[in-house]
Amino acid sequence: DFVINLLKHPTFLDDTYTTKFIDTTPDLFVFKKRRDRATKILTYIADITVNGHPETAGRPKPPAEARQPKPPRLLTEQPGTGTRNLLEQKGPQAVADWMKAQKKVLLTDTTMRDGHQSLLATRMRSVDMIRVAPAYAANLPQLFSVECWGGATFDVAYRFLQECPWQRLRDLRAHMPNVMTQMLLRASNGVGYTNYPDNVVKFFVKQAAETGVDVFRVFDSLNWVENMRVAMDAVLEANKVCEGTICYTGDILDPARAKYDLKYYVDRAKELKAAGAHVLGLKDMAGLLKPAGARLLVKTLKQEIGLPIHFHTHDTSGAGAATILAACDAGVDAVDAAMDAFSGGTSQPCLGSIVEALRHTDRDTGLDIAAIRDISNYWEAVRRQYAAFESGLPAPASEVYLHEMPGGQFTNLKAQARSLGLEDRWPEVAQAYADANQMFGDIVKVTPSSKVVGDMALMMVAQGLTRAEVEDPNMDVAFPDSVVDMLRGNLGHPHGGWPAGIQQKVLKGDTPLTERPGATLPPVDIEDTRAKLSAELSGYTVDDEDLNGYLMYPRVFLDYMGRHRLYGPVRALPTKTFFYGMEPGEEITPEIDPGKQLEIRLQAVGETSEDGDVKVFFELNGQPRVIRVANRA
Ligand code: BTN
Ligand code: 3PY
Ligand code: ZN
Repeated sequence: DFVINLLKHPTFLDDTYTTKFIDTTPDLFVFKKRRDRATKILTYIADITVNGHPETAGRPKPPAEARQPKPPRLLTEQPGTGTRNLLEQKGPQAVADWMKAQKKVLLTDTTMRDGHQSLLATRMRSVDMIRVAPAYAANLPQLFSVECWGGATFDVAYRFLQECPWQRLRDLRAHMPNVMTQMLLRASNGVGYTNYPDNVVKFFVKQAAETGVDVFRVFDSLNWVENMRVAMDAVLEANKVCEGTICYTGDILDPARAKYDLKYYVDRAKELKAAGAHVLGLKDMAGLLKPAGARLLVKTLKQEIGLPIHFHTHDTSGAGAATILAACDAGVDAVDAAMDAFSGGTSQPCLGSIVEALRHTDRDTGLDIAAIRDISNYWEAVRRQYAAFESGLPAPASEVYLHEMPGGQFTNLKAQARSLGLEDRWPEVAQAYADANQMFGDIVKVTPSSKVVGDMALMMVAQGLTRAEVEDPNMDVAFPDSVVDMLRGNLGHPHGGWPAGIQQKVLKGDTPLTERPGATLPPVDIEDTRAKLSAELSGYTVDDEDLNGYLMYPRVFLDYMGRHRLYGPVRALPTKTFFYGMEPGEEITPEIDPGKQLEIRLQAVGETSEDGDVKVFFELNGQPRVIRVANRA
């Protein structure tokens, strides 16, 4: 077998690679016959062992003494009753009623979604989640929900982790049958960065509900409820919990930020209730809500709306726990936190500490702190495996009140700044981000609107442009595509509209959309798309999950499928192997199907031959196997 390292092939790196590429580039693909999955996995391991993984090259390595993550012992064989049982038996309205009847604060664990999205660039792999899911089911069934899907995890799974996000969801659901799973859905933007046709949004929600999502946190990046109805209706239709969510920005206590005052939030909340939300989500994606603000906001929303309130924040400022506790005092029903090892900084505040802070008060969560510690110890070992993706804050940053960046964007934008050679100038990027926000009229900044503000800020710093220069009608500025798209109305309509001056300058005379984008986007012909995709994949049977992946991210999905054909079910590999390959003498036993384990031992790595190949010697289920890979390291 002769294999070129596809990950480092120049065509792959410049992102023009598709499955077609394999078909039209036969020299890449000279397998004599269709290779079995074990051979594919060995090929992947050989390749990474010889050439390294492009994403971890030059990045910090896990410490040599890092222990392998070992899931905690299960405290019971039969998982206790949890919120999922209630949802299954009595439906979503009963869940909402039950929430309101609880004296205790309910907790959502965000470790498997926002936690790693905000600390590790969303790189956590499914195996690390699935292995601990039974411990959640058995040891912590009193959690309100486990946020484990949606947001950035969907495309990162296909794009960088070479795994199917649907399979992750299916497996988590199976291993955690009693606790509600929760996802983050960007309303009409699905789990993408732009508006999708209405029928694509509906198809996606239906599939997510079928595969295993119980609670849908639905938000719009401009808080435009009009643009949330399609997604919310689809959740209601699926009989799942619809958490209609307002994003928090500004400072309700600051008279200078009157655009987002208490009335603004009460008005949005009333719209969400009228749109059918079971639960009111309050999403403080940047961690801007301060304790006194939380007290006022939660108390008012509780009184005026009557829906249970679920509060989400980030600990970027270091004051996140204080805000959560203030919200608890004011009667919030549920709050988000991350397991200790995945908490703090740009992630959520620490779950165990919130539980302890509320202990012996009238809002005691009743959660078992020993069970939390056990699970967090597991997560601590998991986190170490991802040292290459740590890029977060070494300390709390009150700077967040200046730039208002969402926790999930912060590390990303820093990485983007680094790649543009602007890392030393981070304070300028932070200021430009704040300036760009004001230039756009002081908008809600959350995916995807936050990305647009980030693109604008990076451009301003890279080109040395001030806000005044960008706005100057007589100065020529080439705006980023995302800015043009947003000001054209393709992400919807912000509160108060776009400032006329900058909109005219960016659109150069084009007329912006005033309706919601979904009203004019033509529906996709789903069956025709399925047939064409199947043909593109040489007759592969495209199921609804695959089709949904393709509809959200056509190129990303095709690239994933192309690599899948080369490398097989690499999702089953331990994380260390996936990112670093194997060492001679090492043995692993990945489970490629339920009950089907491979025994893989790396015997030796040969010398590089004259033609640049390396032979990698394995034992597969006791039988010797040799894989040849090109040495491109
Ligand atoms: C092949 O190896 O030739 C094709 C197998 C493809 C399996 C697909 S990949 C997308 C989908 N998600 C999964 O987890 N499995 C299927
Ligand atoms: C996402 O949309 O991924 C977010 O986390 C927004 O906060
Ligand atoms: Zn968040």
